[in-house]
Amino acid sequence: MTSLTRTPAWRALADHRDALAGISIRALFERDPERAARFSLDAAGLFVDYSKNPVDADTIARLVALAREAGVDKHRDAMFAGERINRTEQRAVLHVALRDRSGAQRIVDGVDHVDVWPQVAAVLARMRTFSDAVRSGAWRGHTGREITDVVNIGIGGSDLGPKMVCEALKPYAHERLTMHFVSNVDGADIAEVLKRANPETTLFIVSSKTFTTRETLANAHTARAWLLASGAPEAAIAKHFAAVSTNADAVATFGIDTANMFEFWDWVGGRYSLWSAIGLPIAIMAGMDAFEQLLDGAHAMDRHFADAPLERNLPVLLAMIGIWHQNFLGATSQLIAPYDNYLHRLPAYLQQLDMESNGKSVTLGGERVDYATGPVIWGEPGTNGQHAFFQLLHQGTAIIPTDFIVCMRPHHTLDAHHDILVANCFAQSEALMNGSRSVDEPHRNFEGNRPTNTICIDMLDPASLGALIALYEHKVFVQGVVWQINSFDQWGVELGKKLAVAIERELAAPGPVSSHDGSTNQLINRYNARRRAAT
Ligand code: G6Q
Repeated sequence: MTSLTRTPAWRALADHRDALAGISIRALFERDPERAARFSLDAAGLFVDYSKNPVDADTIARLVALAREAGVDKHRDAMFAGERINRTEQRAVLHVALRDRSGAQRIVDGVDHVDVWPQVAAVLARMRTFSDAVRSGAWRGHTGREITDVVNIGIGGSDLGPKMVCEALKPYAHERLTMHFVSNVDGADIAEVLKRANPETTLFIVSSKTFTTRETLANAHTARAWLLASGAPEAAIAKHFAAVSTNADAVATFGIDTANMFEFWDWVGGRYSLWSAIGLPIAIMAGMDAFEQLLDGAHAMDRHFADAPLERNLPVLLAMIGIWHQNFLGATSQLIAPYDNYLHRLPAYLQQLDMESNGKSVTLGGERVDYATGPVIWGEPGTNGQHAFFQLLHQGTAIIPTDFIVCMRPHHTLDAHHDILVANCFAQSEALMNGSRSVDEPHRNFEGNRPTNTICIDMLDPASLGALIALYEHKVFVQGVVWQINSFDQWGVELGKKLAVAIERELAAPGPVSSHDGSTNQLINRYNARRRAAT
């Protein structure tokens, strides 16, 4: 395979970068009075203004040519068709099928040619029954009391998505129910939740695709022991534990009644799983109707991604502009700045989505890449970020492309607050682009020409949230295709897990440990000595 950097489309972009160098974004606005409208797009209820980037019509045409040359449309169609595009794990990637409630047939390619929709519909129906029962109070704890607290125990893809969505949809929350998310194996995480919870009215959802994850099982065992230590009989586990998993045997071995198990499938990747039964906490908190609206919003973005021409295709445009920054203009990170407090977990969620998907340095063909791949994703909600790290955006040496996300209408009635919030959001992208010259006082000089996108949501409801998440999912997908990497595996997390198992055994060792490098031996031995001294 020709190296990406030697393809005609890549070279055309490199030449174009040189031609465009020295022309500021502000100058591009002066050249084209229609620029704002020309470089904006509406899709699936979202409006995205990408005009404050150092691109002109020619840049976009060349970026789209690169996407086309990379086969983005072909790969996208293969994903929607259920082909096993996750080649290093031989799996289909069909999270889009989870939100296609039209019931269109989706076949996982392979020996079985199974239409997945009937299975998806059956699990959705069970989620509705269960979440309705918990919300209405029909589902009761072992002493007959209604559930008041729901604790999701899961990590990574089995935590970040449902947690982010539950935070984002708080205005839709059931009044009686408090949601908790325990992910960390640090005992402090679960201890803080259990300290305040009542065993009679707490429901645990153990969410784990594999049901073998060390952190999740440790937390689930602690939760079970806590319930039993309160005097509840073994039979109470069925009233207080549900599971979401692909592994029915392990769920049964743990002691959870498989009647309380919600299934999903190996063609749903962990970080793409909030649309599956992993979204059960969302359905319980906001109701199954809201969960289905979330699916519908994502499906609307899927349709846009599948059908719109690449030139007017939002995930494709955001992906290719990201590639422009990353590969041609030297950016290495991407800031996510939601000007909406309900979206405060979105940056953390997108960190996993993007960095676990595209943090790769070997192509699908097994060759080391000679170009940059996934950026570092980071962020905080506005306006908090302004009073912290925005200094670096305005006057630092690094160029940090930023996505601003803002809602036109808030869920509260504090209109004055919302005007201040929105004014700050718009002011930041304006300031980042235009800068402000100060010849006499260089410390007050703002160079400007900092690139931003602004994503406008009418109101943060389940459907628009679904569309927003799907937008980023597909953006990440497109970038992975262009970079010729597999966005759907995560081998990079395995090595540390394996070593931790070995070290865990050594933490019980009676004498000094010497099997590692000097630093690791020293740390283990220091810990062991201090632990022993403390007991
Ligand atoms: C996501 C990853 C990873 C995974 C967690 C939890 O894409 O695969 O974050 O979700 O390691 O795994 P389990 O759901 O199997 O416990």
